[in-house]
This record gives sequence, C-alpha cells and structure tokens, in this order.
Amino acid sequence: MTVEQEIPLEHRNFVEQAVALAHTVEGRTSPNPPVGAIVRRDDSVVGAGATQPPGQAHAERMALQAAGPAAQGGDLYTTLEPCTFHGQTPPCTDAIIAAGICRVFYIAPDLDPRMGAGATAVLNKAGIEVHRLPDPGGAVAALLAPFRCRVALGRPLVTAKYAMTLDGRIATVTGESQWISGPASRLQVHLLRDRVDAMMVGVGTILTDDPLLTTRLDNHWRTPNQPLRVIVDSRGRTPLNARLLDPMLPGKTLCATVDPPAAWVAAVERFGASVERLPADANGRVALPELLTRLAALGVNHLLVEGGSTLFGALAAARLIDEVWAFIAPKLLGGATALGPVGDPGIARLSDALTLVTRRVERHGDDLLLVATAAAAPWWDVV
Ligand code: AOF
Ligand code: ZN
Repeated sequence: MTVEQEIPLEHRNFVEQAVALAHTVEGRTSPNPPVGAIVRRDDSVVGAGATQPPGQAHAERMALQAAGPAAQGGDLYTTLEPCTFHGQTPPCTDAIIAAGICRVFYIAPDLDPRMGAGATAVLNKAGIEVHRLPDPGGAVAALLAPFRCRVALGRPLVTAKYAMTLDGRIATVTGESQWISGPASRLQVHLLRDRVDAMMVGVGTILTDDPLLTTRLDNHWRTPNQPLRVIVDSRGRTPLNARLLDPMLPGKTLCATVDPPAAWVAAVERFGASVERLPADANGRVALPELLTRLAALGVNHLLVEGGSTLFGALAAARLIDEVWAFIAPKLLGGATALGPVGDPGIARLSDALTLVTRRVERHGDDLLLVATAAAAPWWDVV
C-alpha cells in the first residue's frame, strides 16, 4: 500500500496544483504519461502546464513557456521527473536549464529506459537543485500506472468494468441485461471512458447489446475523449448493421480477428473500421497477449474492457486483469444459469484466485462501486 508521507507545507499548494493539471490531460497523452507542472516565483505561480498530445510539448515546457522570463530564478514543480532524452520532443532538462530555474521538485521517477542517469544528474551538473516530494494520496502513482505498465510489460494496463446484481448476475436467466446498474453508475462509466485510450468488448456483447461504445458526457468541462473501440471477434461475426460500425460515430473502431470471411473484412473496412489479424490461442480465438502487445504498439497505455463474461473469463485465466471496477446494484436475479461477470474457464482452486486489493468504495445512486487492483500489479504502490 502507499505509504502516506507529509508534503512540507511550503510546497503543498504547488504540488496539488501540478497534480490537478496532470488530471486535466488524463486519457489525452498516450503513449506519453499525463504530467502537470508549475513554475513558482516567490510565493506565486507564474506558469502552469500539462502534457500535450503525443509528439507535442511536455508539461514542463508548457509551464516554462507560460512563465516566460519570470521563470528566471524560480522553482519548477512537476509530477514526473523531467525527461533527459530526445524522444519525439527535445529533453525537458534542456528547457529547464535554459529558463534559469534554480530548484526542481518532482514526485515520481520516470522509468522510461531512455532516461539514462536521470534528471538529477543532468540538472545538478548545471547547478540546479533537485528534490523529490511525496505523492499526495497516491494520485501520481494512479495517473502513471497505465504508462508504467506499458513500459514495464509491453502491454496496456487492463481495467475490467462490469455491473452485476447483489447476487452476482450480469443478466437474467433469459439473457436480459439492460440495465443492471442505475444512471448514476452509468455516468461514472462515461467518466472512466473519458480517461482511457481504448475500450474493448467481445463480439458476444455486440450481438446481445449492440453497444455504441462512445463517451457521452453532456456539458462536460472538456471535450470528451473517444477511446479506440476494440472488438474481439475471431471469426468476423460482428453484424454489418452493428451500431458501433456507423462511420458517423466519433473515434475509431478496430476489429481484432483470426480468420474472418473476406467479404466481411472488405465491408468492415468500407465503414472505416480497421481489421487486425492476430494469432489464435489453443481454442482458435484471438490470442489475448498478442492483441494487448499490438494495442501497446498502437500507443494504448490504458485499456478498459467492458465485457462480456467470455472475454473476462479468458482475460482472468491469462491473468491479464490489473484493475476491476465492479458496480453492484441492489437487485436479486437468481437462476443457476444466469451469467456472472467472469465466465469460463474459471479458476479451479481458491488458492489460485486472481486476488485484488480494494482501493475505493463509492456509492452512486443506489449502486455500490468497488474499485480494486490486482495484488500482483505493482503500479499503484510504486511512486
Ligand atoms: C516529461 N514531461 O510531461 C511527460 C514526459 O517522445 P516524447 O519526446 O514525447 O517523450 C516521451 C517520453 O517522455 C515518455 O516515454 C516519458 O518518458 C516522458 N514523458 N516527460 O518530462 C512530460 N509526459
Ligand atoms: Zn519532457
């Protein structure tokens, strides 16, 4: 668990502003992580910035640019250690030195393998003091978790989201599933979609629910983010009149498949969706590790999986679930054949259960939201 450390009072307000800025760009920076930065001169903020879309300026450059000459002799607060290398953009350490910053305060180290000896070595050499500050409430670790997962494992961080009844059903015995959770929970789902890079469902969910998989947030404070829609559809069974193939929908759709009919591929591509052919697993279905690697290569740091139980079953068996968002509605459905969220093959032994740690419990309307992270996933505990 995160060890709570106190941020010295003189820095607290600036750190909190930098974290708040990082939150404003969550879901909009991948494959780059969302970062916030503040330039302080005496007791005032003279510049503020957050990471721009990929290929554009990092948070520190945005903050320094906003500060202009006022940065000279000032302090820089940033949620992530400033980069020391040329990626798609030049090193932030160059900009910090050029601006005449005296002290740098950062919260989390950048674990990108290109960081070399790190920012402290580079900045100290230029006479700049560098200090590390504690992560307020684990907020920075949570913001960086998807990026760190991809850098370490070469696959996105996987969040599984589902709604179930108090007795663990996601549908009735006849298969009816809309809606288990209430409108307040569904708003939370759209806020979650607004923060991720891609969302994924199995073709079974397309066939039963015909979902749109868009982010719908009326009067939201920022333009809603439309994550890449991914359908896991090994044989190309997505109906050509499925609502999410509508070319007018915002955002992009990708069909992950193994062996689809050629006419289906041509039709889907005509709608503007892309078709990715992937290797098959032992059951002839899309090999999920390969799919996740492919998505990481497309710049996906954070993948939200919204069902159905077949896909969750396969992901759980492959231990590819890092986080669960379970909405629990106070309803009982019963029925021995009514589905639960995670389907076959299941885990035979209790001692092999995919074990999670509860991070948050919230009430939304009459529903409960439980957010838990896999005990084996270190991303929320390292800062
Ligand atoms: C920072 N500030 O705001 C972010 C950083 O290809 P580039 O040039 O955009 O570099 C991407 C890398 O920069 C990324 O992998 C991560 O190590 C770092 N992200 N660094 O100084 C920022 N977002
Ligand atoms: Zn940078």
